Parts: sequence; structure tokens; C-alpha cells
Amino acid sequence: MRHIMLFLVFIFVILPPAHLFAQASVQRPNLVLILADDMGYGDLHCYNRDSRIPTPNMDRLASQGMLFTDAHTPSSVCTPTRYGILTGRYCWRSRLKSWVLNGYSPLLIEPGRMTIASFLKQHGYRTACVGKWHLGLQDNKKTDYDKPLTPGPTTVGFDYFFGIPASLDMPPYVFIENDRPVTMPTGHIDKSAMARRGGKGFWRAGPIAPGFRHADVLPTITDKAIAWLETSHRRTPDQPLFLYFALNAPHTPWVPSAEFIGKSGAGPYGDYAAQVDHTIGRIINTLDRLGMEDDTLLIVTSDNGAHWLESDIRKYEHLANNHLRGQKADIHDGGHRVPLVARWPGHVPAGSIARQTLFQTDLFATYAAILGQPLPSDAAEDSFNMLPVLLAEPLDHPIRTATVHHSADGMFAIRQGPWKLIMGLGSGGFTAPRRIKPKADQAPGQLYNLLDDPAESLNLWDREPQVVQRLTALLEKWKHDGRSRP
Ligand SMILES: [Ca+2]
Repeated sequence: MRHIMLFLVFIFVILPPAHLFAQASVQRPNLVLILADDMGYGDLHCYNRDSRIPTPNMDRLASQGMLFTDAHTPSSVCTPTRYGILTGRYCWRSRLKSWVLNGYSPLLIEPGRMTIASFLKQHGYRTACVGKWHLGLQDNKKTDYDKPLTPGPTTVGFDYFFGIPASLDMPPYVFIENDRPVTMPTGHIDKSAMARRGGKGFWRAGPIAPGFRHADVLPTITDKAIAWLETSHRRTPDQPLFLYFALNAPHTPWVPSAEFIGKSGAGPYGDYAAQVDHTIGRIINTLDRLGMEDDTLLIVTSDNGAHWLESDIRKYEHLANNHLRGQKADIHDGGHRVPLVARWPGHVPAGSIARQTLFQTDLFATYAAILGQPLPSDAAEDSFNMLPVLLAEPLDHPIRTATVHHSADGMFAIRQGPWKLIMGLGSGGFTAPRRIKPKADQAPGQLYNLLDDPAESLNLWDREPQVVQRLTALLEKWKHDGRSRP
């Protein structure tokens, strides 16, 4: 018996575990995540060769990295997607069960909850969030901009924050640096002329800081992101960095700079999306100019599908969400299947295509795997490690068992392999009808086989009762368990 004990001590204590051998090769690359706002699956040429928007920077990035064909946002709208990315957890598990926050909402991230930023900071990273926050500020019922904006970005793991509180069509219109407004929003702006006419490309009425111009926001946050990269690289070249650069565009208001007006065939939206591509190009060029490209995992994606109506499709002959059904806010794939391109020279094969289902909540576990660090059990509960996909390791199975989708008004769907089960009738979002009450003899939900029917046109609910039963049970289990990661 004693011999057996000594042997076990030798195996487990004297011989280090295998993963410690691997630590030597574990790296700490810079991690740059660019999140566009409302950019669709069909906007980029590398996804849709008939796109009417010039996107040379994203197309070049795809040729240098990996393009995901089946990447999804955790929700079909802004706030819950951002919560899902930063916490690795489905937002419908939080207090927010539908729609989004506004510019005066309290912080959505729960006290003590680990985020990608706090996790990376713990492991020696310098961290910044630049751009659109939209996750709430302070813990008051209504944010008081006269007081420090904490809890907020700087208390959930970011060393530095510069940006705007919420979407660019939501007051107050103000830049924030760390935990203070740069200039107090003492003025007032009426809703935009376009909004008065009932059109898109609007902003809401409300307080505004003197000198704040909506059209300046995208160039300003880009300058700030570049300045932070340059300063961090110069001051602490050996410290890895994490930049979460959340663009305000091409979300409304569509306010492209003068040099982009008329650059696309898709109106003000397309021109603004062309400027988004240019913005991404400026970040890529900065990384390359600073010699950081080989040591940086750069991921560019979008927080939900494009807000693009049937009338826009007809008017501009542009499929912002490609062949997918629906648009932003909807439960159908147009709401949540988005472009995602990753570049990490020497690790991610150039010009490669990944068909595995990736969910943006997976970024957390993927970053942890790159660092060779385990995740605590009470963090990133819906995050799966996609590093094997990025490294193009041969895989004979999907990494995700299944994936839960959520529409703006709180409609659920669950996807497993080709099957997508939607727990209701209607879009659950912007496309009419939002909700349909099923008749007595009608299926209460929707089931599609995305392999045969990527446009979600043929409801198979009645024909496939076993699939309906299996996926319903899995969805209920995951809701009940509070996690989907094993
Ligand atoms: Ca959005």
C-alpha cells in the first residue's frame, strides 16, 4: 500500500502535470477585439461579393487570417451582446431579459463578476475599452453625470476607458474619459431632422456636451484607440495589451465623414459602413507600423445583424444581411449571424475559412486557453474554447454542443448542428410580425434545418417531434443549470 502511495505522490507531486510542460510554449499575445455596431453578414465583400460597400481593409484582413461563416452574437441587439462578450455568459441570465439599456441605466455587470478585462488584467495585461460602452454606469437608478461614473468600465477590469455611454442615438451626447465626462452635457439637442420626418439615421432629443458632433465620434474614438496602442507600446513594450474597441457605427445615426459620402452604392448606411472599413484599416495599419502584427490576435466582428428593411434591399439592391432571414433584433439568423475575422500570423492560417459554430461568448474561454489559464467555475458559464479552431487543428466534432439565441423582445432559439428551434412564432424583433399567437391546430414554434434551408423558410416543427422534444429539453436544462459550459 505504501509503495502505491509513494508512486501516486511521484506521479502527481514530483512529476508536474502535463499542462505545466506546455506552459513554456504558452504565449501572451496582444489581444485586440474590434466590435462594429450593426454591421451585417452581407456588408463585406469577403462575405458577399455582390456587396455594394467597398471593404478593402476587411477583405485584406480575411486574406491574412481566418473567416468564420457561422459566427453568432449572443443576442440580436447591442447591450446583451456586449454583456455576453465581456462576461462569457448569456445576458438573459442577468437582470436584462429583453431590449437594451439607455444612457442613464445602472451598470448591468453584477458586482464581483469576472470579465475578460479583469481576467486578462489579473494575468498581467494592460487593458482598455475605447468606444461605445452601453452597459450602464453607476449603481443609481439613474446615472448622475455630476458624480464619478463608477461602477463602470474602470471598475470591471479596464485600466483605461474613453468613449460614449450608449448608442450614438441615445442621450446624453458626451465623451467620457475613465470615470468622468470630458465636458459636462450642459446643452440640449432636439431630435434629428431625419427623426422628425420619421426616417432612419436619427438621434433622440436630450442633453449634449458643448461642441459634441455626432459625425466626429467615429474618427475621435479611432484616434484615441490608436493613441492608446502607441502609448502602451512605447511605455511598456513587454506588457501584453487588450484593446476592446467598440465602434458606434454603422449603427444609426448614419453620419459618414465628408470623404465617404457617395463612396458606396448603399446610401448613407453603406457610406458609413465604408468608413467603418477604413477605421478598421487604420487600426490594422497601426499594429503593423508598431511591429505588433505577429504578436497580436486581432478579431473583428459585429454585435448584431444590420438594421436593413425589405424596402432598403429594394432601393439599394444591397443584401446587408446576405441571404439570411430577418435583420437586427430578430431571432432569425439575420439578427445574430455576423462576420468574424481573426488574424494571428504564424498561428491562424492565412486565407482560411472556419465553418464551426462560434459564439461571441466563446472569446473569454478562447483567450484563457491561449494564456493556458483555467477559468473559475463561477465565470464565463457559456464560453467554449475555440482555440483549436483558430489553430486549424483537425477536429471531427463541433466544439459547441449547442448554442442559445435570443431576440430583442426575449424570444429564445436553440441551435444544434443543422437544427434551429425557435420558441415562438414571429421574428421576436424588428421584422413584422413580431409575435404571433398560435391557433389551436398550429405549431407553437419554428424548426428549421439550416443545412437545407439557410433562409429559414420551411417550418418542420410538426414533422420532427423528436428534434423539437430533444432541443426543448436541452434549452430548459441550460436555463435551469445557470450554465452551458461543462
Ligand atoms: Ca448593435
